[in-house]
Amino acid sequence: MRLDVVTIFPDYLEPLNVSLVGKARARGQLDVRVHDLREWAHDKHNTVDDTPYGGGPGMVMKPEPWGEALDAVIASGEGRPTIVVPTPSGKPFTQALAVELSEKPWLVFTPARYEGIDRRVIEEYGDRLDVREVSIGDYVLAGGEAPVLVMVEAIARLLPGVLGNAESHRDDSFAPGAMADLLEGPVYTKPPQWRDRGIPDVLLSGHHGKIARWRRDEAFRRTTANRPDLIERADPAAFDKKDREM
Ligand code: 6GU
Repeated sequence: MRLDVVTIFPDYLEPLNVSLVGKARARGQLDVRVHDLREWAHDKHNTVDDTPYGGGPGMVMKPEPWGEALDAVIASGEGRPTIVVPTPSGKPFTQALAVELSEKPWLVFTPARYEGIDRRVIEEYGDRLDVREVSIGDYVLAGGEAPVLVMVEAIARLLPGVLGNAESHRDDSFAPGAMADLLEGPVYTKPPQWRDRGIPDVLLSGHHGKIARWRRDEAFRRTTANRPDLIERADPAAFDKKDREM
């Protein structure tokens, strides 16, 4: 997969050199290219923002540098990328959207600072390409760079061969399947006693059926406590009598 990021803070994307994403790049599974938007600003101060039409606080990113940058990035590759525009006004970034984007050959991210990008840029590329305005949650950040890091990590770990073993995402919270709609429960490792705290006996029982049932109950308990909205929304067929008694 190819990923391009156009930003006025290329340094903010340095974490893409580290850990899972950095290793995927080193292995050639991901081709990541970070571009400085100011390369496409032509005045003396490399201006990329201006005051909003209609008045109001803050600044708006000018269309010309974004248009030149996107034209150059698009022309540098084969075919048409999917453009991902991070904005608190976008559709929610979910695991389902991460899966959908992980199946695309080429993504271009356009993190903005200030009050956002002149609307005409989104319209212009929306007429020709698949453009997704995406939010990572109901809070406001100063710019879209941190959301790009979040989205790229969620997408990269879904690419074939990026995680150690393909089973690693089977039980993810929000992954489709038997534990669909439930958060993951608690986990334990050695030592078996730590500061007078043991681990649940069932995990030492070797009884795989009982362990699976315990994990499911714990997942249900946690989801009820932390995300009652997920229980409300779930298919009632996903729950059994024991769930309903909890
Ligand atoms: Cl994608 N951008 C900004 N600036 N704030 C956000 C966001 C994105 N998602 C949630 N808050």
